[in-house]
Amino acid sequence: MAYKRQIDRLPIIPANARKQNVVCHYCIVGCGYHAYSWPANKQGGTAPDQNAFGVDLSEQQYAETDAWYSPSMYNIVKQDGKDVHIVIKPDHECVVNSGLGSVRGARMAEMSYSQARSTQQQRLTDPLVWRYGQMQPTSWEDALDLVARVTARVVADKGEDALFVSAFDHGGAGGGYENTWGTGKLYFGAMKVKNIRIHNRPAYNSEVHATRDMGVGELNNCYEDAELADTIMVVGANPLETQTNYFLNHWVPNLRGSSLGKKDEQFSGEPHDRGRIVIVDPRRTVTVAACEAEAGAENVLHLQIKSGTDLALFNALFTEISEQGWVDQEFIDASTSDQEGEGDGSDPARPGVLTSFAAAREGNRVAIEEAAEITGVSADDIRKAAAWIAEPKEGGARRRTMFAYEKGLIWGNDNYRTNGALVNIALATGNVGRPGGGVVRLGGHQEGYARPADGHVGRPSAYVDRLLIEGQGGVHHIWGCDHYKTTLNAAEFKRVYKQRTDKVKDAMNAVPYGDRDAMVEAIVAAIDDGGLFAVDVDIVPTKIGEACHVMLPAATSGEMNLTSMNGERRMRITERYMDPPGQAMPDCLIAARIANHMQQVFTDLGKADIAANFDGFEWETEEDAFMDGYHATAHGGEHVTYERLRAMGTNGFQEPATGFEDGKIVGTQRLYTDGKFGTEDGKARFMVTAWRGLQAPGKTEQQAAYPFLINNGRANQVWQSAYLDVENDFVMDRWPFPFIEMHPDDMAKIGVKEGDLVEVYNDAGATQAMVYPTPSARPGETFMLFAYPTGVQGNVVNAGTNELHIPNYKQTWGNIRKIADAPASVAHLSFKSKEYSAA
Ligand code: MGD
Ligand code: F3S
Repeated sequence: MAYKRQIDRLPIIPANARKQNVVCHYCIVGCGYHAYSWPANKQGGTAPDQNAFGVDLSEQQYAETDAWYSPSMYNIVKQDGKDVHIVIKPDHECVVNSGLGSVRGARMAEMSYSQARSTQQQRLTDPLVWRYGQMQPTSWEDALDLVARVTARVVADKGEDALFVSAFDHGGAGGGYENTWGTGKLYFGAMKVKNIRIHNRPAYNSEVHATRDMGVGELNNCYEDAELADTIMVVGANPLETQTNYFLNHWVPNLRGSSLGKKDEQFSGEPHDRGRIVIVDPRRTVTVAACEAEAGAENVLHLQIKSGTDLALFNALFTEISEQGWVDQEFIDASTSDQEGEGDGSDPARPGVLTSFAAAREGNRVAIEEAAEITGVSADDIRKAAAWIAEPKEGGARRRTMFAYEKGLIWGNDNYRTNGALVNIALATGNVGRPGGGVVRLGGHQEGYARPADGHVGRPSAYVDRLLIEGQGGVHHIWGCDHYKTTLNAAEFKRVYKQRTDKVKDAMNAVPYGDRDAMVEAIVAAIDDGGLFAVDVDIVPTKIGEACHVMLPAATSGEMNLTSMNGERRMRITERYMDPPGQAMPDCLIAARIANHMQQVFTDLGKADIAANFDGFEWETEEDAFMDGYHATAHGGEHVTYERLRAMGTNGFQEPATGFEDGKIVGTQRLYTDGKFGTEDGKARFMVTAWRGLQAPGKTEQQAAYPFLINNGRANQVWQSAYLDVENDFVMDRWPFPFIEMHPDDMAKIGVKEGDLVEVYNDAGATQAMVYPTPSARPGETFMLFAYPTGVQGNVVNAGTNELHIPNYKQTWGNIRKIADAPASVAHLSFKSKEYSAA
């Protein structure tokens, strides 16, 4: 990972280096790291008392030593205005990762803003405004005055529904409890904004409404459960590449049999074996290959379903498990409701019927042969999966099965019912709230959700992208997201968005920037004529930012103190270890400054009553936002402060906090251990989840019209839309264009070779990709890297969503044609198989 860094020698971390807590700010796993920093003109020595490791570095170190770091973990950054060396290295004592880094997290240092070492020079340093036909730097005062005046005017004239918002709702970078509270208090407290959407979907909704409606919060177990399970069932996820260290540090030990001791210790008297795994994915992923290598192929069951048919499979498994009598009747009687549900599941706010076990069993009954026909999985394999999930162990002990899912389900066909159908199986087999169990989403980012009540948004909430395309809304505030790369129906969205924002740019070009009154009038007139005024708050210049009129520079994790929780609700603080670039500041403080300016403008407009709504934003630091939000409003938040979190280190505590004892925050390892669930009566609900084919509008027709499935998702090296990676040679040299995995027979059919550029096109739009030969792919089924700047997969995803406006990326079909032979930027690439090898 020293790729093109031109670092030939790394300084030794001195014994007195500053050491701070860091949680990797990329994925949900939230691996623990430490940041070591010390003055640029100093370094440690090889003697044990001269270096931070306390060992004799003049001697050969043992293979597993912690006393090292790689060039990618090193940089020179500013701290209080002075250059310091920084090393951000994984923490061996963190129970999440036990010292493992990932190809993303182990590059946190090299992905930091450094003037000395020229990394991430793309970062926004100053507020930018559209002035004289281009974006120009300005002061916070000037930029916020413009934002507040236009926003307040539009709200005053047209109401709050004319203010559209796109905002992160997570933790890690771009989010965290401080920042979601900042934006939440602004848009849901001071205002009641309804036309708001979340960073990765076109509406303000949960991606997992169904499990919540059933009373089962989606992050209900702990990472240790993956070590304790007899069987792991994973649906629509590729955790080796997307939850890397959760997979490596907690799943692999179970698959290898090295967590057997732990199982014996925790469940004496039960027979134990190494863990088995059932993987539901239409694609043979590297996770499948890795599981086969680690567990032996006989312990891995890959149910390679036809795209979008999970629901039929789950209903068949539920039927089979019930008919075999492998259910946990005691749990069902004690912890689930026997009330039969009402309705037929056609209510768009709740497109499945919440009900009793008996009614769900009846409503979801499907013959295995019928499910085999729909899913393409053999009847024998469905039976085998049911047995691996639920057949009692020798002596009658209940099988412990953990269910995990992510975007293949969440962004797949019929999200609500499919989610419900999987939770049905977990409830029927008593695998919630117990060690070795859980029915959990694997997650994407860490979470940091703290907001005032959001009931006014409604359910289903507005399909914001559609409203924008239809010409609604006058002002758009965007926080840490880039729809140009990461939305569905992206081609149409970009076409209309550009037209609407160009209208405002043209109007702004016609008046002197310094004449603020004339400028606001010109902008408002353009809005009245269908234009849109757009404000982008981000850490880097985004693609959607090119359409915006104001860009506000935000600080990211490590440049501010930031709290978040991971996929087992483990909350930690990442301490501020470097300065933000230029004038950049934490999002929560940007939100507060917008609120302060809005208050002033409404006061000037003579609207004192509205101005009063913007009280309570007198925050000086991110800690003020944390205390106002998480500490004061979160469940258990009163036990949590920055000081206490610092003391809890990279292991933190698992939410919710229940107390503070002996200098430690007391947390909750698993949810629902008392058998009481998140419904009014504490009883979980089953759901009737009848199969209804491809549910989202336009998908069936698309499938019939085009020859290739354009399956899509993530790759190990790339973080999200590559917003930082675009300035990193290690990633961009590997993937100058998004790859599209294709079977060699398909390549021959359309006459393309490895590395050739192809156009992917259908009724929704067109995009481009680079061919990656993949013999393990099924003919007719491709897989394209998602959200990439040099070929946006969302261009070919149609506008169809489920009733609650969850996008359906995964079920996309299109045609593929050659554009060009492999360009020069591709010539150096390796196209070797990505299959994992244990050797
Ligand atoms: P994806 O690659 O989007 O990732 O994590 P994952 O959900 O694991 O999709 C997973 C799988 O869904 C793919 O292998 C795909 O073949 C499968 N799939 C497609 N269609 C279907 C279907 O019909 N049924 C089933 N069962 N499966 C299907 C996403 C997660 O990753 C998220 S949400 C985020 S925000 C993070 N992003 C991220 C990243 O950008 N890069 C890396 N390296 N890791 C990441 N981790 C997180
Ligand atoms: Fe970072 Fe760990 Fe994920 S290193 S990217 S949190 S697997």
